[in-house]
Amino acid sequence: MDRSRNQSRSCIAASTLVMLLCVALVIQSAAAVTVTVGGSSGWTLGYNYKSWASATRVKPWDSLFFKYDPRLHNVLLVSKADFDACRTRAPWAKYSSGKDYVKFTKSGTYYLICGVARHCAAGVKVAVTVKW
Ligand SMILES: [Cu+2]
Repeated sequence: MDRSRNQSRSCIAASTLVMLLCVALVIQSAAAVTVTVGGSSGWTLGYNYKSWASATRVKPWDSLFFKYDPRLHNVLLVSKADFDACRTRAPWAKYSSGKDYVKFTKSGTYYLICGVARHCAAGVKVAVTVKW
């Protein structure tokens, strides 16, 4: 009798522990982080943002951090068509502080380019896929 009661108690304890571990995992994976675009290079000429993006995980609510000299660059959020053609005339949003945090709360692919001179054509552009 006593043994089976003890067994069911430890069973409950074990399943509670498993549940808590699951909750902890979910919380940890959901925690928003700040992702610096271009890593220590930041937002600049001569960096491969395509390979950076394919190697970088970005989840909804994470912040993309664009770090650059505001005299040399800016950041434009644009459509895919404008991204492909490097059109800078009608961005959806413009950032120019040199230390800009951009946050996307929904999954999807977002297109960001530099609007200065011909930097976008030279490769200062990044397509970021945000997903859980
Ligand atoms: Cu630029």
